[in-house]
Amino acid sequence: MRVRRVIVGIVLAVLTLSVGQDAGATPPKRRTHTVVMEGTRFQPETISAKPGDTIVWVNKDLFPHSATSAAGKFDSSVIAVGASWKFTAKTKGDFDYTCIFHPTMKGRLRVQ
Ligand SMILES: [Cu+2]
Repeated sequence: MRVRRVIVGIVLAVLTLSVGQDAGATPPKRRTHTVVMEGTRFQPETISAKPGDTIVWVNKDLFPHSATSAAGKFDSSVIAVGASWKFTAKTKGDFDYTCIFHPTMKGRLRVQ
């Protein structure tokens, strides 16, 4: 009986320790933002994100598009009809981007 009590005590101590560690090491919340490509437009045109956030471009149009940073910070290359492409923002800044097939399509990714 004494052995069992010791074991229960150890298990409780380990559980308490691990709960305490989890509470202290909460990682920053990472969000996912979606930009829909439809009607030869990026919707929304401007998206605000934080470093570590992921942006997903979803092509709901009837022809291929791309999300291509004017400054060369990111480039999806071709996003086929019905396909999507993900990018994780790392550095802060305003990044203008366009579609290589439709230069009138303009978007801005703000990482703050
Ligand atoms: Cu396009």
